[in-house]
Amino acid sequence: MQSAEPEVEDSFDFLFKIILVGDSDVGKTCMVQRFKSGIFIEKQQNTIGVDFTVRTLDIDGKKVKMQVWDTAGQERFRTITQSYYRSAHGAMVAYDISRRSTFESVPHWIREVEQYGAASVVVILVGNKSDLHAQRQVLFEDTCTLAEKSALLAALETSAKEAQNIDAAFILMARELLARNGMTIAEQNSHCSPQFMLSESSHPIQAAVSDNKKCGC
Ligand SMILES: Nc1nc2c(ncn2[C@@H]2O[C@H](COP(=O)(O)OP(=O)(O)O)[C@@H](O)[C@H]2O)c(=O)[nH]1
Ligand SMILES: [Mg+2]
Repeated sequence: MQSAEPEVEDSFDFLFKIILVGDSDVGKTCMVQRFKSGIFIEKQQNTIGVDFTVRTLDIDGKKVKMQVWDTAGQERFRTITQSYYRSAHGAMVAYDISRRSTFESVPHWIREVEQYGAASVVVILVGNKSDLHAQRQVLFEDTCTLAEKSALLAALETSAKEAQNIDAAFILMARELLARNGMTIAEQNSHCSPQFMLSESSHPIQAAVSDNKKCGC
């Protein structure tokens, strides 16, 4: 999945490594694909070998290179190599809103990130397949509760299929990482998206909403 075409211009101001974790088939590879290319491919090949995708975002005039690492199918056996976590600046813990068991695995993945990742790693909880309304098995309210309890940055629901909140999730991550790197970030409207919950204890970028926590539950 590594980008074959060269980036038009390879200069950047910031480079962040983001990892995706979560049970198999929750849509991690589709999320990365959507983020990278803006497309949805129904049948993703099992990722072979550890691989990453890059996309450079422009955030307040800064070129922020997001290096997104997808698992290589090891998540099927919950045996992701420890080096995968090392040096990640951000982690997205993903589950499938239509499969409760994948939500029940979330604490396991959070523990992995905490155990093997850097102490400063920024974690976002992502409920994917939000387009599957009729099959919903996880209330967003439960997601918010878990995210708060685990002191994560944010919880949100996405659909790689319908391009819902995918870019928003990565942009949210990028903005938080910029803030932690001392950048002053302008307020961003997508924080008001109904499927967003942000931690109050978080960074200046959340200051605008901190007195009125946004939670779409
Ligand atoms: N309805 C729906 N299906 C999705 C979505 N994202 C992924 N899928 C499907 O879920 C399955 C697993 O996706 P994949 O990206 O391979 O999951 P991974 O194992 O977590 O990498 C595939 O059949 C995808 O077509 C989504 O947002 N909505
Ligand atoms: Mg995959």
